[in-house]
Amino acid sequence: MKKWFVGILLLFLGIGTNVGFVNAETNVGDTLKDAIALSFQPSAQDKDASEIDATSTLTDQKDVDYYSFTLNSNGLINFYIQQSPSAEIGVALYSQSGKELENYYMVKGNDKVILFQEGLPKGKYYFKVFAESGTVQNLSYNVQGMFYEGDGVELEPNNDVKTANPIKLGEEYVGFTDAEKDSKDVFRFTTAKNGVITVNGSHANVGVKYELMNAKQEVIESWELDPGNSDKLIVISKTGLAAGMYYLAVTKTSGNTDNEYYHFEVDFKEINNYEKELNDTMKLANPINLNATYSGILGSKDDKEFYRFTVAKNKKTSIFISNVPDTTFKVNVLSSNGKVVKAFITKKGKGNLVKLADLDLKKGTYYLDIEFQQGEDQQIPYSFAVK
Ligand SMILES: [Ca+2]
Ligand SMILES: [Ca+2]
Ligand SMILES: [Ca+2]
Ligand SMILES: [Ca+2]
Repeated sequence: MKKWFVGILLLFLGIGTNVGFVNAETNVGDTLKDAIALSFQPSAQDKDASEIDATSTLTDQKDVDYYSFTLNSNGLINFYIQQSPSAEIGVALYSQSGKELENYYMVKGNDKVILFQEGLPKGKYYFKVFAESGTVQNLSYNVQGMFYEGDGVELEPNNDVKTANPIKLGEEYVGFTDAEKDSKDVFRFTTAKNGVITVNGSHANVGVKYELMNAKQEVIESWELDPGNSDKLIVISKTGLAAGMYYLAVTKTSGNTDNEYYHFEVDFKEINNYEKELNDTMKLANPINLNATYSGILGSKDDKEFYRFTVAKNKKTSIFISNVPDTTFKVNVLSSNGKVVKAFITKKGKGNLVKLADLDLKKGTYYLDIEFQQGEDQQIPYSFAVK
């Protein structure tokens, strides 16, 4: 996938000048049924790509030309178009059943430009060349499709959990923001062990939101990124999770352009004695053992952390928690019916585990509730122990 990515960038930079027109061919099919089949050839511009080339003329503004092509594997296709100085010409892409997947046209001009990019599962597709507006009289056009084979790209439609694209942990993927408002790109992954998931994502030319959801589609983390020029991968969130299936959804939040490129990678590290989100209520509390140290991450100021422990006989119990550099926590010890037995506020420190309190607890079940109090409130790691 990384190779494609470089390939895409090179193309962005490398194509901008005129590519000469080839002489008009004879009639190109005016309907999907009469589409002319194009076959992929090795690309002269990029050894990692193969390409199709559609060169002909539109006789008048009503004329449309249909083509078909077949992909033998999943991958990414980039459509380029030679701008016309007199008309706005474009390309609509269709699935084998004739469903429109994309439809873009280009302003008048003289350059060869990228029209759109799309991840596609292997199969047969159609596209149509059309003139949106302008003066069209035997107007020459040149459309090129460059295909990069591989599984590291989203495959539309992937707008809900039912059509979510399966992704592998530790591998990078490319996606493109959807055109319809609130339409999502949904990906799913499975962890075989308890541990910590790191979501790495990039900015896009539009604002994007990354949401981590559990199998019940409950949102565990939600992070919005402003539009940005850099597409460097950054750590979006780290989250302790039980083994299971999860979804990552990416949605456009702002900006007027569609189909904007982003990329992401979900990493996993097996860690024991770590929080398992969601744990934001007594009911969802993570069970813990006495005399063991646990760690977690306060995702945001709204994150709540409930842990449940049992005291086998009346005993003096001590609560230890890390004092972290820029954040104080509110810590409640609750009885089994949710009554606050004792409430504390932590101090700032160097991250070391310190004794918060000694409590005389009667035999029974108790809850520890750790919440944000003051200071930095994003992705704050902490540790604690009940002894
Ligand atoms: Ca998409
Ligand atoms: Ca989508
Ligand atoms: Ca947490
Ligand atoms: Ca939580």
